[in-house]
Amino acid sequence: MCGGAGHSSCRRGRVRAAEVNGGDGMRWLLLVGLLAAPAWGHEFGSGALTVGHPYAVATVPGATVGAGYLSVTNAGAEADRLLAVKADFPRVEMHATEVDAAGVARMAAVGSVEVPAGATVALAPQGTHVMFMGLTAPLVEGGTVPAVLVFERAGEVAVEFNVEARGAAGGMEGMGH
Ligand SMILES: [Cu+2]
Repeated sequence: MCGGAGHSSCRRGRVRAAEVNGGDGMRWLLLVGLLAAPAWGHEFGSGALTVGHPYAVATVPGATVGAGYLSVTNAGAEADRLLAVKADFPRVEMHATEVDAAGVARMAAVGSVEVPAGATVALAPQGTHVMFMGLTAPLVEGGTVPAVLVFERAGEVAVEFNVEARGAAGGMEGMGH
């Protein structure tokens, strides 16, 4: 309800609510503080699985792909498997990064990512990652990308990727897209 271009109206709504609340202002401020708290280390879970800190890297204008990263911890006794990632882009794939003998990094789509029992699997820069494809607008730092992770056993887990600044690890340029 507060998404996208409605951001400023969203803010006005908050001010009105504070006025209506009157003496309850302290509680309102606390609520706003919680909503505005940095989401570093945010987690999502389902059953034996915990999804740690999904984030996407901000893209430059005109870029048509963006990368997403996360970790999955499987506290259960049986292996699970990340089968797909769903998000509001024309295509979302999971890619592995492979470096050939000449030192050239290439990305190849992978059908699934195994999460062994008792293990944590990290999708991280320079390794396996989520690829958001067909972007029509940049991923902007501070934004979020709602997505659904589809696991073989745990089923669908709704998450939000935080969009973070491009880091020293670099972007996806020159990697075969
Ligand atoms: Cu990729």
